[in-house]
Amino acid sequence: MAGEPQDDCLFCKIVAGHIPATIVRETDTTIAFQDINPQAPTHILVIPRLHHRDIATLAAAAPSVAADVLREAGEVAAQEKLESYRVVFNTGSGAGQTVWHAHAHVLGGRGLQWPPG
Ligand code: IU
Repeated sequence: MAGEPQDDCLFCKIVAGHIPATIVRETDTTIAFQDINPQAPTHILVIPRLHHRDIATLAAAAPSVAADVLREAGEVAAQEKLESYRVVFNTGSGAGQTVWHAHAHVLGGRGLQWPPG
């Protein structure tokens, strides 16, 4: 069921503590941890504890939790002392989404090109 932990979801396993992650922040509704394949000097993922396949689905089902993810992205950037940074939600395989549990990428620590590839 939407919102419930999924047995085959890697990020649900991180939420449950069954897979290790380098966690940098936690709230009642979110977890932020280091990406294992960083694309910038700072690359942190912010995820909701609830399982939803992408940010749009999360925002429709649990808008306050989607807002928590956004707030935490900003808190991560502040904690990491990033003056400039990018928050990315890859949504759909054509946009590079590979993990089907909503997540924000917080990227910084280097110049970021626009438009992205
Ligand atoms: P994407 O937007 O769905 O492609 O992002 C998934 C991210 O999850 C990607 O940057 C991976 O490096 C990251 N990741 C991770 O941090 N830990 C893992 O065990 C796996 C993926 I699998």
